[in-house]
Amino acid sequence: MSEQKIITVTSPLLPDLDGFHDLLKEIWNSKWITNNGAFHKRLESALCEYLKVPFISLFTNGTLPLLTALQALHITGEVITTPYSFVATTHSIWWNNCTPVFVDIDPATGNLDPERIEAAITPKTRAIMPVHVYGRPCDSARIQAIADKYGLKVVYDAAHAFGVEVNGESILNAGDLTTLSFHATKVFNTIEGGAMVMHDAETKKQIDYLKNFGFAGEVEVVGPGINSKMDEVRSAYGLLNLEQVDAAIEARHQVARRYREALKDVPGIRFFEDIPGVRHNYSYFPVFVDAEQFGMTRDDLYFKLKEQNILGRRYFFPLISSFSPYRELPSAAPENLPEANKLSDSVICLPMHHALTDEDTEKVVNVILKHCVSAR
Ligand code: T4K
Repeated sequence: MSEQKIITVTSPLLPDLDGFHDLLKEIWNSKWITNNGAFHKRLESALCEYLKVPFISLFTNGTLPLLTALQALHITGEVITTPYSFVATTHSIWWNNCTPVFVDIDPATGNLDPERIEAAITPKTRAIMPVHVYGRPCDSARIQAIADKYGLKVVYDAAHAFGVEVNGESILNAGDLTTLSFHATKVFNTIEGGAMVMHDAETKKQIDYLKNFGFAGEVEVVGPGINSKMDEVRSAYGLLNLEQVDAAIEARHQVARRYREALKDVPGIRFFEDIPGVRHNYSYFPVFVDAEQFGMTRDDLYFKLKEQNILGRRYFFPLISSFSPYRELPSAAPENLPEANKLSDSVICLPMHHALTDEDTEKVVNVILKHCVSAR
């Protein structure tokens, strides 16, 4: 009997191996394998154009640009952030010796609720770190208005938001600095990788120093930098992947369309719709399970899917605020974060990637339909 196919939550977009081999030959011939080489420069300029951003700096992953952004802006004290994200968001605040202050989310978007930010501001607040969770745009205009009123910096974690635009404008240009992740599990990947987007050449210069130990030239160190440069091999891989990312996003769009069509009338299953004027990247397809209406808890459904080799993921459960480094913070109290807790307790991210077939999505949907209360 043939083994049952495993359907994972995501699958990496891989460049054509022969094309990659050609670029590897170029790298081998040049003998320049890291430290701002030719492919690093080419990928930075290709990404500026693709993402419609003025300046970008490549990093080795999506966590180090978060850490570096707070360093570059000399943030101390308290940083307002969302508990509904991947733990790297809050860790970057902690690694900067700052205190994360969790603010609840808007359940309609999953993002930091701008309505609740002002109440969390204290004399120690220096910055806001929102996340465009699942690539869905934050209300940047309102967040910026609050930041301007209180003199706060804004660093966006856009790890999920590659290529997302609102009315033709990149959302990566909001705030003071924005970071991206190019991890294998993301819409656009360089295996491991990430980037920071900034508004001006001087900031890019400073960030480029910081990601190279703080070196400005051979003999001057301008700050306590770190080493987080992307190497030539991954830059070349990224250049090839960039050529196919539009097709991958369109394939994801079709998967989302199929899920929405099949799940639209299932009681107790909620999902996000596209927002008019937004170019979505379909990085995740979260569904939120209302146990009473659906007739089964989120976890039971998650394990039913698993039994059928469908490996959805509960992104983002548990909430960051409930992890041991953070749970004692006053802002981490569940009473302070009712909406984030509700979302976290009900979410399953269904498999979502460019290579899912109609048969795969049908299989996922059929498990959900089979267990829905009206089917029993
Ligand atoms: N901010 C936010 C909001 C983030 O979501 C993240 C990362 C970051 C910052 C930090 O960025 P990075 O420093 O990671 O660049 C994954 C990723 O490791 C992480 O990048 C991501 N967010 C997070 C949401 O998810 P895991 O532990 O769930 O991944 P893993 O290894 O279980 O993989 C999930 C599935 O993907 C596998 O079941 C199969 C598939 N997969 C995965 C890998 C690595 C493959 O098919 N091939 C692969 O090579 O964390």
